[in-house]
Amino acid sequence: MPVVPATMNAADRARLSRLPLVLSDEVAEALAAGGPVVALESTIISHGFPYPQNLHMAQEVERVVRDNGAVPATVAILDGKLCAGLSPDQVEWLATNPKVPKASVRDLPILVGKGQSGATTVATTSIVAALAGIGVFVTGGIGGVHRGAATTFDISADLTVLGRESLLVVAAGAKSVLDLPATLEVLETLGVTVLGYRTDHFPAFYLRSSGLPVDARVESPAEAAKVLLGRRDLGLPGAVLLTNPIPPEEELDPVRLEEAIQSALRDLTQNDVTGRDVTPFLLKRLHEVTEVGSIKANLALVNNNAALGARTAVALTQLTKERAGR
Ligand code: PSU
Ligand code: MN
Repeated sequence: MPVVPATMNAADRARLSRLPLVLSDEVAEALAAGGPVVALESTIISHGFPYPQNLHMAQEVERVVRDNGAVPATVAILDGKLCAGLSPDQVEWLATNPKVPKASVRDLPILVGKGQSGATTVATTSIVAALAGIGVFVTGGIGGVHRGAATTFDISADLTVLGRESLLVVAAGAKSVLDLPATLEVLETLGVTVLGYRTDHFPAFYLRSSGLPVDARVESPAEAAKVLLGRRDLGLPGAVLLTNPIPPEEELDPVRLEEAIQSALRDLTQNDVTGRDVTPFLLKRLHEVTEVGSIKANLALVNNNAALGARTAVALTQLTKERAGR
């Protein structure tokens, strides 16, 4: 059952109670007890990493969330159901079926209406997490404004949804295949709060810094959780984006990385790749051009985000309980 706030009107309550939201027992129990839960996306499994590293990543990230005190809720659309918390078999199915489509916002009604399956992006994972009442979501990097968007209009629906759904999203910033200054401008327009975890700079995924400023720096998970609570107290919809730089020892060489990005972007144009295929194509080419380097870095930053996200979820539940006790 989705979380149905008591203050909601009858029509909205009826709509929510019809939603095909399926929580694993573990996730449902943790949420009912007000315990820490961390949502995880599945497009990163189906389209972000090659097999078998994708399966390894999906299992590892769940383990890191548990090791840091929270319950992992990997999100996917399975046979038209919005699932939060998958069985090991379901995770393996996603990792071994590259034909599972990447599901963005426009696709959700189709998958639900037709009873089909899809892997959730940052946008759709955020929607399902918010419906389930999960406050923290961990990913690798968010989608954003693509280079050349002034003519292609290619701006990820991740940004729109972050402007709308109330949750804290942990990410290593966004890849520099994107136009990062423009991405930050759109986040500002949408009113998304961008925090840096122990940094003043927006991280660029494989690099610790893009050189661009974040809105504020926080030093602890509790500080980040308080910003989300403050946002909710203000009645503002939308997300707090907690950016977490890749561990220093895993950072890639910036010059070789830019060469790889230029090469990937050239291939994109030459192959006439557009629409939903752009991001998976660029990720695949970067993995190929940098050989194993970028996959190893990608794994490291996802795990690093999972640890921070789990600790932030723990802090959020503690703060929420302290407030309720007052
Ligand atoms: N960035 C990454 N790895 C990813 C993605 C983005 O570094 O796997 C995935 C995420 O699921 C993100 C999606 O939500 O790509 C964005 O796709 P698009 O640009 O088509 O909105
Ligand atoms: Mn796009």
